[in-house]
Amino acid sequence: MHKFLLSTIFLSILVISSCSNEQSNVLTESDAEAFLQRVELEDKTLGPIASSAYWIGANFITYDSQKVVADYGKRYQLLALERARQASSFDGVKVSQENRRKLNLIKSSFVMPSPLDEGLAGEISTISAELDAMYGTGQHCFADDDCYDLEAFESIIDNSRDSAELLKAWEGWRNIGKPMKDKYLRMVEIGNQGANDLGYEGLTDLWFSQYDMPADEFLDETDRVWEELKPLYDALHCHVRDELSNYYGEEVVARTGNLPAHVLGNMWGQSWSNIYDLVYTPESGNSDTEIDLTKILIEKDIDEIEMVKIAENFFISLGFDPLSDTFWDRSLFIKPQDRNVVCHASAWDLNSDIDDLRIKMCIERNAEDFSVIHHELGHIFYYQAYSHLPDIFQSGANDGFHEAVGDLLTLSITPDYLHKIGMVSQEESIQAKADPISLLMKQALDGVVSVPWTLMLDKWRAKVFTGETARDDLNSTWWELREFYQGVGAPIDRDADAFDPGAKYHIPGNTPYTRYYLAKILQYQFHESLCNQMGFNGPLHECSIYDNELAGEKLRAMLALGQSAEWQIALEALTGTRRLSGKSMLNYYQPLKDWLDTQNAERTCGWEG
Ligand code: X8Z
Ligand code: ZN
Repeated sequence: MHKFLLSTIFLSILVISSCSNEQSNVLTESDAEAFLQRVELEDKTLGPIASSAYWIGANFITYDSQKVVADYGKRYQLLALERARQASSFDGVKVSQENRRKLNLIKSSFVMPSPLDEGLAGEISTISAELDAMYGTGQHCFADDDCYDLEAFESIIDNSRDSAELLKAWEGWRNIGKPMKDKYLRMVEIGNQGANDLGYEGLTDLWFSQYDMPADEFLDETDRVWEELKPLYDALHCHVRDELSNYYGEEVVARTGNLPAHVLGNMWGQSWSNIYDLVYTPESGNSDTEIDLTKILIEKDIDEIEMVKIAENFFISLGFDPLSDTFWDRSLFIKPQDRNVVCHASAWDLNSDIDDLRIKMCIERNAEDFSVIHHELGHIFYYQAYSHLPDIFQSGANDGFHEAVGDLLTLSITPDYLHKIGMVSQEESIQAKADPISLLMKQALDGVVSVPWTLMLDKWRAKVFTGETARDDLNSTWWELREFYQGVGAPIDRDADAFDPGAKYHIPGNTPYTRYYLAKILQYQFHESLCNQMGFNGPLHECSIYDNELAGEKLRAMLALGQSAEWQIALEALTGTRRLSGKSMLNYYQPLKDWLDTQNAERTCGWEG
């Protein structure tokens, strides 16, 4: 939840009325400055109230809270659109570079705009609140007394090794997508009209024009990096397929073609860490020599709050200020039993002027959520780092940077780091380091696996937004893309009314997903560069930026830029390069790639994508 997106909602009527005067005169730079100042001022008073409405909507999903959310959303649309219109009136006026950037951001920072029309703004906002609530309250019952919500289904998918049980859970959760289809299409229809009115060809053009370069160039960049990384993914896919086939048998996992989506240890097959033990046997032959964070959290009785404190301490070691008391008082850490909440983890900037920053997450005591906590705190400390900037610049250099901060830290959760903070003994950390493939495999099952997934998701949306994919093909196109990019297929034929994309939070939630693709790549660029600057000489997977003054300074300086400069400038400030590159990720995983190539030597790799 980024402050600017929320706070643009309430740019006041004052702005609108004063600008109607301006239109009759010739506009000047000082008119633009006055406009931007008013926006800033009103944003500060109205933004936090809107944020509280959204916070209530996500923490207490009820009929009434959704009504409030839909109403705030509608006003958001209308006011933000009105502001965009006013910002456009300064197109021909000579203004400073900084003000031009602000005006451009006001004109383009939309995700699902409606036309400037009260009825359509109300409709799109109601639909998006409904879709959100459908996901947040989603459950499927096999019988009256046999109901499962997402967390219940996930505990099966993440842990079970019974392919029939896995299939039932996989299919069960996907029932929640079906009723979303028509609402989703209507929303896209209105959104395309809104994007047109803002001067874009449609939603696809709008979404991919937000990266300080033309949309087609940006998309070429993302494809270029995928070409760099694909051989690494292919090698991992090949190895995992063979090992899963050994475990489940060829009738469940064939040795050729796509991997079936239900046996990958994750509801969406987007991270395969939970099947680590099926795909790698430690060099010592003894899994006791490995660091199992889930086991450590339980054995050491580290609870949800302590998990967050450990992550906070990592940021503090890099020179960030400790989290405020209100963070601890107002965040949601544990799934409530008495009400519906959106459990999907998020970080909120309700009012950074008074340090009102929060996370909302249903933490489970396991290694996966330990990483997600770092991810969420990455957002929080980014908010903190740029809180001194004008509101319009209080955002990530691009949305991928915002997602990459916490992920960067997870690469530094090395055996040495875990020893330093007392989570493992020196002997345990030495033993763990003796098997680098084990460490790299664990990371890759999340980091490498997520690359094609995070790329394909918005490829699907792009096709839906442009109309290239028609209503009847929504689900089949989804699976074609998953097969093409990930080599992952549906384990059973999908019903004609299925809408499997709806079973992934970011589709009903309208959260652009290319940001995670960028983050998955950027985090390695940041990591490699910081480790080099620290003078670290060993293998990249052993480097930890924990407690390193220089790394902290470099990182904080980049985050403090917020969105005030092009992302290429922020990237250059930290890494010395202006380009997205897969090279750092390849360097990080080189030992694993060599190992995989040996393992795969006699195997037939690839799939017909
Ligand atoms: O949605 C998230 C974060 C919240 S910004 C938990 N992520 C993506 C996902 O869960 O699908 C992080 C990784 C990708
Ligand atoms: Zn995030």
